[in-house]
Amino acid sequence: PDEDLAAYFAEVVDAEQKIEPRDWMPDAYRRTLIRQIAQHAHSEIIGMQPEGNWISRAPSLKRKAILLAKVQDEAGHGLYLYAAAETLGISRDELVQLLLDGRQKYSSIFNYPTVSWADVGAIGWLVDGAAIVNQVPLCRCSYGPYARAMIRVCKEESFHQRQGYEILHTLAHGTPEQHAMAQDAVDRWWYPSLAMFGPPDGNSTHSAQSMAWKIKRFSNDDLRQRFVDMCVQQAEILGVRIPDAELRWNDERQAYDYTQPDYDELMRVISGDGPCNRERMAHRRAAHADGQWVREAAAAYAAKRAGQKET
Ligand code: FAQ
Repeated sequence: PDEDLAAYFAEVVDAEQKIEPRDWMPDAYRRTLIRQIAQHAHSEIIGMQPEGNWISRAPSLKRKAILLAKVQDEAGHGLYLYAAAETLGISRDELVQLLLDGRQKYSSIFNYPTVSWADVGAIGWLVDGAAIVNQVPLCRCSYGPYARAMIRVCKEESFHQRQGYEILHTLAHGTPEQHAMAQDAVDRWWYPSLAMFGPPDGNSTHSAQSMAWKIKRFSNDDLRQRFVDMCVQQAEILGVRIPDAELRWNDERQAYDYTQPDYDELMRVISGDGPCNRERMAHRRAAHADGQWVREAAAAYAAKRAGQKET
């Protein structure tokens, strides 16, 4: 009976064990996971665009090869995450369609432009850094396929974060002009990176339930704080300034006080009105349409192979 299944689900979650695709789960748990994993997958795919913008203009062959590998990793993460979402009973085609129809979201951060090479460094340091802080706890998520996907994704994100950090370090220790480029990039990416963690806890509609289900392990504000505390020391070593005059150590809280990002701006960007939303979606739609012949050819080939096996 249903009560037994629900009790078993609760027991598994409470015991820190994993829910697997064939286990019974509440419909709302399934829906929340599909929403979050799909949004995560779409973010990886759309997230290829801001940095992809600099592949052809990277300052050396070595930088170009590294950036190319990073952007390819993001495609891999997207596919990996779509596969994790598919274990919940929705197809990748459907998920892609939901993104293209604007019915599923992707991360706000990828709606900001990359105007200089230093932005590639700032994305690696701050955006990948925020992604790691957010995603390491997801390795302990109660849903097995998502938790396992996160282990590999986090390992690769750590490499991404280091490459960005190294780009910024090189620029910040270069000529005055290069230092200014690094600082300008940090000035523009700091607050959008803080906003990646989502609305403040009081306005986070899903947090309480997702934490009870052990999908999320920490609240949006707790992770944001952890990120700020981590960045302060790194900024010192980098030789860049975090653009926040209110940033200071609070002995009582054993954490840094800091200025919150503009959450009205976050809501505008999420609802489609950021600096690059239209461009990002137009590019994604065009790329999807351009890939139509590949999907058709792959399907025809698979059908032919299936026919050959039967005879
Ligand atoms: N952008 O109730 P909550 C990467 C939405 S990293 C857009 O707090 P939740 C790596 C939220 O969906 C980026 N929407 O929601 C990379 C909800 O809307 P809904 C991707 C946002 O789910 C680096 C509403 O606001 N990472 O890709 C954002 O409990 C460099 C209420 O919010 C992930 O997706 C936002 N920033 O917590 C790639 C990580 N924040 O659905 C390339 C997994 C909130 O009710 C280059 N996701 N919303 O209409 C999560 O951890 C969570 O989903 C949160 C949001 C923390 C993002």
